[in-house]
Amino acid sequence: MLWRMKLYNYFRSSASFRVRIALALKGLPYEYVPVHLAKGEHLKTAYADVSADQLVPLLELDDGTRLSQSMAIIEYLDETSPEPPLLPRDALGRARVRALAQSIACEIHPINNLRVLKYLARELQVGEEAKNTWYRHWVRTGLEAFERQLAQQPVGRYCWGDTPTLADCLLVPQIFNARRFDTPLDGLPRTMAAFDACMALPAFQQAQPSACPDFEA
Ligand SMILES: N[C@@H](CCC(=O)N[C@@H](CS)C(=O)NCC(=O)O)C(=O)O
Repeated sequence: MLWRMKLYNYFRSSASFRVRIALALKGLPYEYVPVHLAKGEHLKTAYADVSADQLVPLLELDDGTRLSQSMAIIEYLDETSPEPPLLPRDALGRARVRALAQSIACEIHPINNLRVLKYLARELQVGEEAKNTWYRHWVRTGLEAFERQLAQQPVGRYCWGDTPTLADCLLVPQIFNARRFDTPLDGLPRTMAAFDACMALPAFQQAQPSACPDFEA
């Protein structure tokens, strides 16, 4: 049987978007397998049989091996398809890029994930406006910390240097999500300059939600 990589994902999922960017930057073909999060498809048996954590993204390799967690997937892709590199060659650069990426993946994203927002609304009876205030507060707080990190580093076109890295793969989807919830993005000059530079690249355009086969306006 002829295998090819499959990406289980959802157009609006920022963690999925990270992996789509990495695949596009590396020019790797894959089959897009939509998992409709808003309809709860990730919690149904069909997907639970595939994904242990019932989250997207999940990358199924040519031989059927399944990988979860977007940053682990991106680092796997970077090691197995090294060009263009998404991590710097030097250890200090890699630590800086991973720190930026983790600022988003570990400090911002988990407390604003779909299941967390649903828990606030359903179990804790938090109203729509208060829920959105929660979201905007933590995204804004996290992006201000991200901006301070960038301000301590040499100026580059992207988050780190003049080529896109893992940090940019994380930043761009987070900005898309921030905009969806009307989070103020003023006063973040380095962050937004990196975002704009990324969005000028075809790979980021191709990976964005509106370019996905399961996109819904
Ligand atoms: N740390 C994980 C996060 C994965 C994740 O939380 N994905 C979200 C979509 S962005 C999801 O599947 N959410 C389902 C839910 O919250 O019920 C990663 O980086 O892959």
